Amino acid sequence: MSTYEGQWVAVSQTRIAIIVGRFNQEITGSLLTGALETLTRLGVSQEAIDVIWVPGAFEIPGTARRLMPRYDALITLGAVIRGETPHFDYVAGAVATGVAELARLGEKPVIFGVLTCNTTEEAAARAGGKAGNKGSDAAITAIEMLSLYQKL
Ligand code: INI
Repeated sequence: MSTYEGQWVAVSQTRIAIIVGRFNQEITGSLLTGALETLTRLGVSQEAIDVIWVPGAFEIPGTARRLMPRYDALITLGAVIRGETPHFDYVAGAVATGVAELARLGEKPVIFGVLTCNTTEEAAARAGGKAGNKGSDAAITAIEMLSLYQKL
């Protein structure tokens, strides 16, 4: 029996794109800070990372698709927060489906770090508050999946 598992150690010569939505920027900026701090802690150099800002979460999948050939891993960050209309459901559904479509191609790690929350408080708790930082979690997942894909 063989067992494969990725490690939380950066592989050299890899390029990582972080695609981040500007909508709810006070939240997404904190997700980005968490992701960058964690990538640095795991040994990724600043030169290996590009940050691409898009207007909102809806723009993330198309941008990720466009960038995919040029990077070894993509981290998507956004914050979709429920409002009074069904708009939330369309934006959250579209970004989740779009990112999942790219991820399931299995070509490169495509990491879903988009918060979908009922309130700003819920989102803040997950962007460096008491529930951690999902941007940081997304960065760890990217490194683990890069390492795993190299082995498979
Ligand atoms: N975009 C977000 O990233 N988060 C939201 O909560 C949000 N809401 O609630 O409207 C949002 N809307 C903008 C959307 O992502 C697109 O930028 C816009 O529809 C233009 O395509």
